[in-house]
Amino acid sequence: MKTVCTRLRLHLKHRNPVYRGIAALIRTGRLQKRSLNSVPGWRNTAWNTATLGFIVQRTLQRSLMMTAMISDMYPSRTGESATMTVRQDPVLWSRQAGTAEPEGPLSADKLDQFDQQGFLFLPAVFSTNEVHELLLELARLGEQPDLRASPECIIEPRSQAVRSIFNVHRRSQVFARLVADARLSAAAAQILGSPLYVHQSRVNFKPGFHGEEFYWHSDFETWHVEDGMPRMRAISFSLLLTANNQFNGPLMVVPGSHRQFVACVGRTPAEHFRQSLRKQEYGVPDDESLTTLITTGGIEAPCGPAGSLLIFDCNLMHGSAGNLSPWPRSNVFIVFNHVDNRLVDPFCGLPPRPDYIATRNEGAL
Ligand code: 6CS
Ligand code: FE
Repeated sequence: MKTVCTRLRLHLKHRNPVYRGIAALIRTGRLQKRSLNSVPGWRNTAWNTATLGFIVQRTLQRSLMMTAMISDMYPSRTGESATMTVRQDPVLWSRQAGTAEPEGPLSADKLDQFDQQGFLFLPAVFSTNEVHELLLELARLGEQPDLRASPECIIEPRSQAVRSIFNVHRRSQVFARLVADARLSAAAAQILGSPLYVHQSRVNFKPGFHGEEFYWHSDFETWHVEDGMPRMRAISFSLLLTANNQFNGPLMVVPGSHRQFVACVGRTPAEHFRQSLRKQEYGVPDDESLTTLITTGGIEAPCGPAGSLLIFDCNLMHGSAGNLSPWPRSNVFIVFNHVDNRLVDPFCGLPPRPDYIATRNEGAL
């Protein structure tokens, strides 16, 4: 009886694309060799390559990684025209048939609301003292001499003001504690199921007068195309570190837009992140799709005191205007992703973005 490896080599000789794909998955550590043994007929030498290839493909298609390799469920930046298609994934992953209502900080009503609207705004979840501690920590990070020169620090396109600092949960113990806080992590698990890991963390400063806009976008569109996030099974938490009001550029969301996927026009340029994190030009929705989404769902700009929490689905259409007021609008963003939805090769075909923007080796919480 042939071993998995010998059999694989045999099929590779026939240049069967399915086997070449499987070999690549094994090489990059994304598929365990032993999982091939669960494929019926794997060891049946009577079958020819084509038949076996078909069976292996059909069986492994059920596994997420294989699905991602074979088909892109949300193609974007591939064609000349923009399209809007219905989301193919659940929003409340934890509420699948036959499973118990997930317990945690969010009530069943809140979960329903999240399901329908794609976001939740929870005022004053963190106390003034807790926010103060986070702001002190930010000031400490801001004083680190190497910070401005680091690629994790993003500078505004027109002024020299700091726009964002990425990777704060790995830079600082205080932010590491924040990502594990049950008000975030347990709420995320109520929506996505568990185990989860942190896909991205960052602070957006949006300083008074100099903080610039974030144009309308779906985070998932970028994470899918540029990072290889296969499915819509991630969620963002924005903790307000300063009060957000109508003047300092609060986040605007389009309720219900998380149920449509807007495929964008244009091909992703190499190293797009160097530009996009300052001002995004690819992965931007077209006017017609945006108009449809906003005509249907409207726009909301949840405002509230420091310590409030905005929770939003990875595919919710959102953006924010520049800060014309003297008051900074500083928020910390933490993104959780389910371990079954770990990143594969980016769907744009380019090398992945750096780990400080999209983690690939982060342990589960
Ligand atoms: O490119 C990204 O991953 C980031 N950019 C934006 C505008 N929002 C989400 C994410 O943090
Ligand atoms: Fe965003």
